[in-house]
Order: sequence, then C-alpha cells, then structure tokens
Amino acid sequence: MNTEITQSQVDFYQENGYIIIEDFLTQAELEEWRSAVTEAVAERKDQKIPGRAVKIGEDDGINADTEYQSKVFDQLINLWQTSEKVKRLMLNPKIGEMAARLAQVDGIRIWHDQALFKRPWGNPTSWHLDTPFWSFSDRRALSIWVALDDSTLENGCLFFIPGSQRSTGLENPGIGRNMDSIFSIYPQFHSAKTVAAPMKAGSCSFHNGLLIHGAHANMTPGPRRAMTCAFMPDGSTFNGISNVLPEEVLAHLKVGDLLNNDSVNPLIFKKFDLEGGDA
Ligand SMILES: O=C(O)CCC(=O)C(=O)O
Ligand SMILES: [Fe+2]
Repeated sequence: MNTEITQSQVDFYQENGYIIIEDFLTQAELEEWRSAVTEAVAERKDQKIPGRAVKIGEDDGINADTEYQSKVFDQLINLWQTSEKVKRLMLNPKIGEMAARLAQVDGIRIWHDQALFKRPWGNPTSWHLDTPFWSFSDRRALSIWVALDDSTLENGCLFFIPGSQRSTGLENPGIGRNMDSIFSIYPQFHSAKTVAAPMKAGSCSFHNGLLIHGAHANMTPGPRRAMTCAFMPDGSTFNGISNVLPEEVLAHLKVGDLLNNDSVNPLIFKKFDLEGGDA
C-alpha cells in the first residue's frame, strides 16, 4: 500500500480539495479489497445500513431515494460493522494517517464507509457536497474513494470542481437528478472549470466533504465499483443531524456532545500515539 503523503500532496489537496493517488494498492492488495468488499456486500443481502430495515434503493432518509437515485449506485454503508475483512481494511491506521495529514488534523475517526457500485447503465452522480449530510460540522472532513475497477470517462469516474471546498458551506443542496441544481445555491461555480478523475483499479482519491463533486453515468455493460470511507476529525461534536447514527446512540446524544464512541466512530489514527506525546 502506497500510504506516503508528501508535503506537496498536502499543499495540492489544501488548494484544490482533492488528490489522486495512483497505485495506492498493489495488485495483491487490490484482489484482497475486491474480494473482501464483494463478499461483504453479498452478505448484506441488500440491507443498506446495519440496524435498519432499509434495502438499497429505498428511502432511508439519508438521500431521499427515488427510482432514479437507486440507479445512481448501490450504496452499502458501514460494511466495517458487518464484515471482519472489511473492518481490517477500514481501520488501518496508515489510511487514517493519510487522511489526517491531508486534512491537517491530529486525529481521525471513521464517519462511515460505503461501497458505491455503479451498475451497467447507472445514472450519473449529480454534483453534491458530502459534509452537510453528516452529524458533525467540520470543514476538514474528507473521504477516500478507492477504485475497485478501472474508473473511466465511459463507466462513471469522479469529477471535481477544484477549490470549491473553500467557498461552499454547511447548508445542504441535497442530491437530485439535475446536474445543475447545486448552482442555484453556488452560482459562482456555474462556469467553473471541472476536472475528471479517471483512475486505474487500485488507485484512490481523497476529497474534502465540502468540495463540489459528482460522477459520470456508466455508459458500459460492466460495473464501476468503488470502496469509500468518510472521515471525521477527532473532537467533532453532534450537530443534531441523525444521518447514519444508530437509534440507540441518538437517544443519548445532545447537540454539542462529543462524537467519540469508538464502537460507532472508531479512532483510527491519533498523532499523539505515534509521536510519543509531543503532538
Ligand atoms: O462514486 C460516486 O459516484 C460518487 C462518490 C461520492 O460522491 C463520494 O464518495 O462522496
Ligand atoms: Fe459524495
């Protein structure tokens, strides 16, 4: 696994809100990720999120799914909670350290992982922001997106609007079927330059949760599979949005409480731990 992050990569990420890391996984690691994730997805039998009765493609209040949304991708959340193999991959402190270094934070917790499988002929992923959906409000939150298949212009690679993370906010524009909806809230990006992010299988990207991003439709008869994980800076507090938090956790949470329950949001990297106390 290529987990080194250089200062120039940190600088690029901070400026543009994303970074692509080629050959993140070796061929053997890619095989391991593919098999762990596809097995974990199959074991879920279409259950979108642990502890809830919602099937993929149904409305769980997270995305207000419609039939159209169900054909954007199959979205299976928190596979780390139902698969030991995925848990080993997701709780890797080396990945946490990459995220912490890019985001310039001292500690990183998993917010949620998600497999995002765009099926053949899958709809495009409309421009959207991630952070406004989440139960904490931190401009530094980010995600890793690992390509399990070659992700191409033809089958639904990611697109970014570089630098947009610096002027978007925590209001949620949502995600619907119209690619241009987000520009009614952010008209300044209507004519912005966009960047396509095709990636070979085993490469990955990180993107800031406030970066405007989306993906092409899948215009091929093959799948475009990705494994992703959203990260929350350690020390984040509850903002009152339920998102993926389990009922029993929500029952005891007040706005402003620390989200530091390791069984829900594992701390996967803390600078202090590795650097002997001078963080
Ligand atoms: O995979 C996609 O189509 C979209 C991914 C995305 O929005 C994300 O990882 O935040
Ligand atoms: Fe997203």
